[in-house]
Order: sequence, then structure tokens, then C-alpha cells
Amino acid sequence: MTTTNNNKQAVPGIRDGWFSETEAMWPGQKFSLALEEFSEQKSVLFHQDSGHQKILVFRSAQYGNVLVLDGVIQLTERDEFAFHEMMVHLPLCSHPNPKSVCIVGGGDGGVLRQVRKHKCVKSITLVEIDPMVTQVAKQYFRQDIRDAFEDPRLTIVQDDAANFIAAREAEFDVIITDNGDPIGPAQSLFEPAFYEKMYNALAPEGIVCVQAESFWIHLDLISDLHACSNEIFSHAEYASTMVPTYPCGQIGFILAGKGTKSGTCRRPTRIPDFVQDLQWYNPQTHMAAFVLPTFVAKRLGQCNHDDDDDADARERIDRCFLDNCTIS
Ligand code: SPD
Repeated sequence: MTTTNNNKQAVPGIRDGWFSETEAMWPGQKFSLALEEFSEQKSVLFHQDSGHQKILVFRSAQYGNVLVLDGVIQLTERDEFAFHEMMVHLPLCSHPNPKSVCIVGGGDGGVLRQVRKHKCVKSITLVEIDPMVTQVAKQYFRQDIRDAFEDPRLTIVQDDAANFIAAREAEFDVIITDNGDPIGPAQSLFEPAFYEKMYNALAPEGIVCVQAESFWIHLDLISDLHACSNEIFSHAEYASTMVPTYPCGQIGFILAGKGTKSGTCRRPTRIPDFVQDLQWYNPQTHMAAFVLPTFVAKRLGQCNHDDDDDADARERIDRCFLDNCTIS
């Protein structure tokens, strides 16, 4: 075992063979994962304060290696695909020809690993303020994370995301904001001012996809983000996915566009071949992600049904995915 938990003090959140998430942002509930081995010394792989945040990696009994930042689970090897595939392929398959992609945060490489599957993407800019997150992801997570950081299309920028995005104009076809939760270092990324900066940094027809929390816990916040995105962008919608190790097992994204042809991200405009090999994303989970429970749809004022044209589009998309052809 390699551990930098040198001071031998108990790791916060770990007790009696279990890790429990901090509950500041989801009062009255705590998600817990069993360590692979009862002994903290054997299961904790890394524990250090980077100066930006406290980083913890441990081996869990059922979910593989787990990355925790400031007491909050960021990813587990078992279920990360349900988050990263949707966060990446919802916007990238909605855009007709994404060439330039910016990843905000995402130093763990999970988003990057999916973006690089799109051959049409020519440049990937990853803006991460904390290089230790990347070092840890390369060292303690799967080989393909290490490979992702070798992609020749990648430029890593160590900067505050809000500053970086503010200095960009009409540059990116897609911006993916893989931010943490609204209390802590990512707070400014949940403010309308950041959405305006992202709008300016997008090329015409550009799309943003932003981590937008769980409707079980943060419906007020989601409603505010949805409303402000609809004011700033031509269209904005909330899409949902299921991740068992995130609070309530559900998390969503705001997808907003500067003016895509179809005026929505609800349907893929292309289905790359590699989609057949993914674990969660497919054209049907793409479209289903925008269908919301009634209490959420009502609160956001987001329509759940398609018009007649959409029904035709759905059929074409279903057929193309099954026959492995291009949507016409
Ligand atoms: N409450 C958990 C939110 C996690 C958002 N960030 C995940 C980072 C994974 N790349």
C-alpha cells in the first residue's frame, strides 16, 4: 500500500470500516461506502491537503477506488460512466460538428476520457486549478485515465476557471463544466455571471453542459440556474442521470445552446460509431434524460412532451442507432 496519510491520524469521514460523506449540502442524510478492508491503513491510498482542497482516495468494498474532495464523493470506478458519458455525449452528440472543447474542472480525467472518443474534436482545453487532482487520478485510477492525459489534442491550463473563461471569446464549440458542489471552491461557477462568461466564450452554435445537482436536494438552485440560462442562451434544459454514489442517486446537467439548428439539445444530431461500445449513453438515454418527473418539470417549466416532428425524429434516431448509420 502507498499512502501519504503519514501523520497516522484518523482520516475524517472514515470510521469502523466505513467512509461517510460530509452532510453540509444535504442535511439529514449521509451516504456511506464500506472500505475494502476494515483497516483504514490498508484501504486508504492517499490523503492530503492540496492547498485547494482535501483529497482522499480509498479502496471500497463494492465500488472500486473512490475519489473524495473535501469530504464529498467525486467518482467511483464502478459508476463513474453514468455521469461522465452523459455529461460529455449529451452536448457533443447534440452539436453537429464539435471541433474545440473546453473542460472546466474535471482534473480527474473522467470527462476527458469520454471527450477524446470524438474524432471530430481537434482541440481539448482542460482548465483545472488543482494539479494534485490529476496526479492522484493518474496514479490511483485506471490506465485509460493516464492514457487520456497523453492525448495530443489536450492542453492543460492551471487557472481559476472563471478568469480563464472570462478571457475567451467565441472560441469553444462545447464547454463542459465538471464543477464540484455549490458550497466551497466551485461556488462562483453556480452564479449567473459565470453563465454569461460561458456564453461569450462559445462559438456560434456552441453548447454548454454544466453539472447541476440533484432535484431531490437542490431544486431551488436548479430552478434559478435553469431560469438564468434561459435568459442568457437561446435555449436551456435540465437533463438527468442516475449515479448511485451521488446524493439521492440522481444528478443532472444544464444544457444550454447559443443557437443550435434544432434549438434544443434534446435529440442527438449525430451518433458516432463508438456509442455502440458505451455503457450508459445511447440515443434513447439521451432523449429520456430530458423527460422529468412532474414536480420537477412543473417547477422548471420544462416541457416533457414532443411535438409531431419530434416523433419522426425519434423514429429516425432509433433506426439509425440500431442499423449503425448516420441520422438524416
Ligand atoms: N455531489 C457530487 C457532485 C460531483 C460533481 N463532480 C464530479 C467530478 C467527476 N469528474
